[in-house]
Amino acid sequence: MAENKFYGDSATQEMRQVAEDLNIQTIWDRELMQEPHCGFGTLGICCKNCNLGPCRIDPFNPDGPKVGVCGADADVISARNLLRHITAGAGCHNDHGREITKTFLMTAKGEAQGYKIQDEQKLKVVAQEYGITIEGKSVQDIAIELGKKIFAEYGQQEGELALIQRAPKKQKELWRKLGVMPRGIDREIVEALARTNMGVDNDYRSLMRHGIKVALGDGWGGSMIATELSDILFRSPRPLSGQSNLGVFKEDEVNIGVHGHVPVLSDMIAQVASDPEVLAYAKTKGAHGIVVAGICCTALESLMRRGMPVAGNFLQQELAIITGALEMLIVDLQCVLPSLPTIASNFHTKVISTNPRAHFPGTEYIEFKEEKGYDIAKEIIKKAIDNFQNRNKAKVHIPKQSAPLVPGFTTEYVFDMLGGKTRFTYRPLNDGIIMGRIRGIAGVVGCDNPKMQSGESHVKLVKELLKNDVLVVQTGCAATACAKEELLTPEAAFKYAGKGLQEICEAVGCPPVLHLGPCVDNSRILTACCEIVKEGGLGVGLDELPIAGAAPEWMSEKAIAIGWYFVASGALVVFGTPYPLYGSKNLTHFVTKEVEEWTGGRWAFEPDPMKMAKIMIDHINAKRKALNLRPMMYQ
Ligand code: BF8
Repeated sequence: MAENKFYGDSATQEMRQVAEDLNIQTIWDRELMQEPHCGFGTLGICCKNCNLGPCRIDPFNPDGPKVGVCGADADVISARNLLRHITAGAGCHNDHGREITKTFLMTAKGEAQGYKIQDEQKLKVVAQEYGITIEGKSVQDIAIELGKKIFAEYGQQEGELALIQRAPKKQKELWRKLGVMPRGIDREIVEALARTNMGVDNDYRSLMRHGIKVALGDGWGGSMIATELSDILFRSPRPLSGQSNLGVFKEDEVNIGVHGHVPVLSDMIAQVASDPEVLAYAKTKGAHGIVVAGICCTALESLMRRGMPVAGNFLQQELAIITGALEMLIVDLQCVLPSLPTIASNFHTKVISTNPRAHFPGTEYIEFKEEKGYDIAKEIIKKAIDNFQNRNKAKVHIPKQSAPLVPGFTTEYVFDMLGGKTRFTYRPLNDGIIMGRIRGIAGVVGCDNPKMQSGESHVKLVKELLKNDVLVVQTGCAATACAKEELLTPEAAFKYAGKGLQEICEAVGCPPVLHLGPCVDNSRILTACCEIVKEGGLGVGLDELPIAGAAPEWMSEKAIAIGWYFVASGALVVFGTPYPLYGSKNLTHFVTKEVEEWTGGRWAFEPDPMKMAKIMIDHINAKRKALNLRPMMYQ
């Protein structure tokens, strides 16, 4: 294989060569076939919201149309499109949260087979935030009341969300004044769809104001609910050791991939795979054991709580099948490529779809129902075991690469980590920033994208941030990309971090890059920032903190929703490529400049990871200056 022929980690490069040799078309080939991508779409100025069109604004030709048939200009069209992107992304997270709520409520009622409430302490904290009195009530009763209240909050018509009350007073007052405090999660989503219908909201600022509202309902609503209830139901993560990359699959074992997002399925598959009866069954078929490894965010849910290995991030889902060693790939929803059944047709791999919202022609559909969760998971795993004997050994190519990592950090765990057994505090973290050992904190999150560097941008960006004493927190596929390069280990501090950050990591014994979980757990970044503000010494609002966020290789609408809830919460967010926007100068100006006057946060777009790092570091430095913090200790 020619060196650096492909972007990506070395296992990805190796497997892309295997795919090429086998003449199997992958996401990278399809991306090239789409080049150059549609110019109107890229700029966000095509509209197909009604049958007067489809219309497009033509910036390439001076005589071309500057308004659609209805009269909508580039500002209206691009803002409407953007609001719909935010809404679709938020819809995914919110629906995820709703699905967890359903399982949670069924578990509380004793109707979900194999599940139980694992974090009673957190249950009580969250219940009280929802105004539930806990004294004298059983865990089951509290959980039933909480589940019902959360369900009702999804459709709430007036008032404010319960968990957004965690935000600092400054933000809440700002959001109320701006009129962007979400009333109910679904409420804002429906209004977004209504506003973007032809002839409703025709003011780009007004459309964006509602976009902020929808996004806040995601970050401080649906995503936060998903995080909190998953912790209560599946246990709150604590640091543990994990492995990442395709090398986690084994030649002599049954290999099962779980792919998607909602841990209701993946957690049960992981649980059942260790059932002695199931393991004994695998042995009767000639396998030495069972490997359950994940892809995308569902992997990270089970990595954080069970130490389940992560086979790969978004771009590796096809490559996992191309190893020829996968008996089964079980999928639920989100980020699951429609190409998987076609890829699997070259091998013995069975692709099983399980969620009534997400059907994939060419897969076997086994609906996953909590009532029979354990039994269904067992049935699925037995099918995988039966498929072991169909594996064609000549087609097996498992790359060797598998890297260690320490995941499992949460807002709550930071208290323990820094405070030790006797104190419960964020003080050492705030002091580390105030004294200039840590410059600030950066969230590096999001997808990997064949248009960009297939995950490499994350690694370059994170290394540069560490060198400049920026503590990095990660979620999603960005975290997996960096895990594969061993950046999520305590040793990485000595290799890559500046002296100040190194000292902190050494004293605490933590990696310089903290894994907070899947994408819905970006909500942990919000709550951790609230704790930093509460601890004191770094201003009174989230917008004052020396923090920045980036999604260098984003691709999903979910990333747009996440980015917007951080901008709405006062952060700078940098994307590697812009969302469809540049066709409207006014909207571009709004998201990159004007919105800062509204929320304190803003957007920037920069594909080069080194330049991206500079934008983030400059922003962090400016925030430090505004807080009048002392210069960095070692520079
Ligand atoms: O929610 S980082 S490719 S897996 S969208 Fe998808 Fe992007 Fe990965 Fe999870 Ni998030």
